[in-house]
Amino acid sequence: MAKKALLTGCTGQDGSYLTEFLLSKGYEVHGIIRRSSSINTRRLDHLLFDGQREKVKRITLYHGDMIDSSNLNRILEQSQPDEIYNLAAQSHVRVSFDLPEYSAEVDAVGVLRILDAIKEMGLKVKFYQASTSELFGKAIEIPQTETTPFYPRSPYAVAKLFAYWIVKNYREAYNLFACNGILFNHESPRRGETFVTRKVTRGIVNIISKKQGCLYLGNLEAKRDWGYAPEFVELMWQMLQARKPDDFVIGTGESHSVKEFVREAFSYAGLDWKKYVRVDKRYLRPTETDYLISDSTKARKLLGWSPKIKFHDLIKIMMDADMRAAGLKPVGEGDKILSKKFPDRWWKID
Ligand code: NAP
Ligand code: F7E
Repeated sequence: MAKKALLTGCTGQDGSYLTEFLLSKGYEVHGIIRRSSSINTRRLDHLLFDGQREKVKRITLYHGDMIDSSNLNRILEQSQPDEIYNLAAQSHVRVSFDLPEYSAEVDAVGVLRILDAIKEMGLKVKFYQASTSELFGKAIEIPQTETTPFYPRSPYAVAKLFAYWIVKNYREAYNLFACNGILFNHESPRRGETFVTRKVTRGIVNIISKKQGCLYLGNLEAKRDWGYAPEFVELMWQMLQARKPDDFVIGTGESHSVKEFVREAFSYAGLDWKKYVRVDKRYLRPTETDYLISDSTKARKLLGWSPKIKFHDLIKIMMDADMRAAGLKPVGEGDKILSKKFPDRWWKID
């Protein structure tokens, strides 16, 4: 019998890749989507409408929300999953300063709602929690590992801190198989358009297409450890296949500033960034996470983690995809990297 996975946040960047990955592994995928006034399954459309009836039949979608306990209970009851991947979140750090209470409801209490339902129903299920490098915030140690103390710097990060600890607590108190994946930033052509990497790659393409004159950004000095999302979702699955539940830091081990990302992306398109980028105070955050860099030694040793895509390749992959999406001819280096490094790719190239 096919294994069953329940995904919250299946319409997001990671959720869409994970759905694709689990289908390629033969899983039945049960996904929770939010009701919205316009269709929000665009990242899944290539799976839902690709004509492969066999795959489409293995996807079941439910309307749901992380703030509705009875709805979550009902979906758990109906789907009876072997594995749950909790990816749903109000995931934008800047927005969490404007919506602190909502971010806490979804990103913190939402996790408790699912864990408590698992416990109360006595389900034998493995649980993955989308934890984050934002827990390290004003980083006390460089690089950051599983033992680095946390110092969250936003309502988003504080909510995710509650989630991290409630996962650990339910694991210890009720013997649940529950893992925290402390993932550093991971990006792709499916990244939401308001996160900085995608804002930059789309902005450049809009500038070339004369739809936008310049690009307004916030803090250019912040440094992030940016990886490639498809590689990261495979690790989520691997954590749940391990013999015992544990928490892992996952990142590339390289850190670069937003300014470096901007400079390199513009240069890939043959443009000088200084002519087009303006700093706008609106995009600054009341408190910032300045410098993140991972040390994933534990994941390398126990899960065999070895990322193939790092900063320079990532920019080329994202730029090529956005150029193609805008009807421009891609430079092509990103496409070559994908063909060379991932001959047995399970995801669709955007
Ligand atoms: P994303 O693209 O923003 O996707 C978030 C998903 O959560 C979407 O499917 C969204 O639905 C759904 N969602 C939001 N609020 C919800 C609610 N109240 N009830 C049910 N679903 C809700 O995020 P992502 O980049 O894929 O990240 C996946 C998870 O990993 C998130 O929990 C994020 O916080 C965490 N994370 C991300 C990174 C990263 O670098 N990407 C790193 C570490 C941790 P709609 O499509 O309808 O908006
Ligand atoms: O910002 C700076 C900004 O919004 C990165 C989420 O997936 O990763 C993500 O959170 C940096 C920050 O991602 C703009 O101030 C400058 O220093 O792309 P971001 P994030 O805040 O790192 C973590 C791991 C998560 O868990 C989150 O869910 O870029 N920056 N100018 C800007 N950021 C944005 N968004 N927009 C700008 O104009």
